[in-house]
Amino acid sequence: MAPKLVLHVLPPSHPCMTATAALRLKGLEHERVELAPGPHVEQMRAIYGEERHTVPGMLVDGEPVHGSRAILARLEELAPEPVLYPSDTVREAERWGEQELQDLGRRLPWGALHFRPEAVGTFGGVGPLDGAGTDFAIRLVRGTWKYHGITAARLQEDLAGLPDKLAHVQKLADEGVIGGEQPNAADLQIGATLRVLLTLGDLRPLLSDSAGERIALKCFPEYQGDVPAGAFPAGWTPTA
Ligand SMILES: N[C@@H](CCC(=O)N[C@@H](CS)C(=O)NCC(=O)O)C(=O)O
Repeated sequence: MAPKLVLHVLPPSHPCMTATAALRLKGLEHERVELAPGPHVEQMRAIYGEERHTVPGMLVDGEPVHGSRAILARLEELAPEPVLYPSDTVREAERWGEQELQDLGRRLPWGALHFRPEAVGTFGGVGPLDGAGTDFAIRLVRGTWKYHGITAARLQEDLAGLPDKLAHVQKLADEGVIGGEQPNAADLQIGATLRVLLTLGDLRPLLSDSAGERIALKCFPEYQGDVPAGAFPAGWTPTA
């Protein structure tokens, strides 16, 4: 009998998109539990352990599996086809995507939203916020800067380092590690972060017509959010 799978997510989270896409690729039925940001901390801790409050988490017949990479590895055991890990190179690219790239999918959008807080609404599908909504968004974004350790200096560094990271993505695609017909674990990990970065008008020119953009849109055609170009301070966004 197939094990009972329960996936715990916060809806806009990109590692959750990775896990969801892997479940879909494998054709595995599962229950999806969408948590609310804030209360999720205690709920995740109660299920996965004190140190494990982040999403995604998955229960396999009640056995906790925590984190996007652990989940994908477990799914590969449960359903070997289609293959998520065709080689060690893909496994290393997946690790790079999670360890070196994934954080930018948090710091750059929240970083940009500091300068355009009314755009927070677009991530919830309600369009730019009015004044009262923007007051709320300003407080929200301030909290995320504190939580994620975002500072203006770090943001400027992240933006300066982005071309090297995108060049690495292009190299992986040129070598055929990612971007093949059948998405693998690295496509899902890297593609999810790039999909989030595509919500930032300042960064879209950097990704335009790249392998990374194609992978992101192929694996994750739908994702809400739009921060118009010109959010980051002048001169901080690298040129394409
Ligand atoms: N590297 C972890 C990161 C998980 C992570 O940080 N998830 C974020 C959402 S994108 C989260 O849970 N944030 C809420 C929190 O930190 O409590 C993974 O891939 O599973």
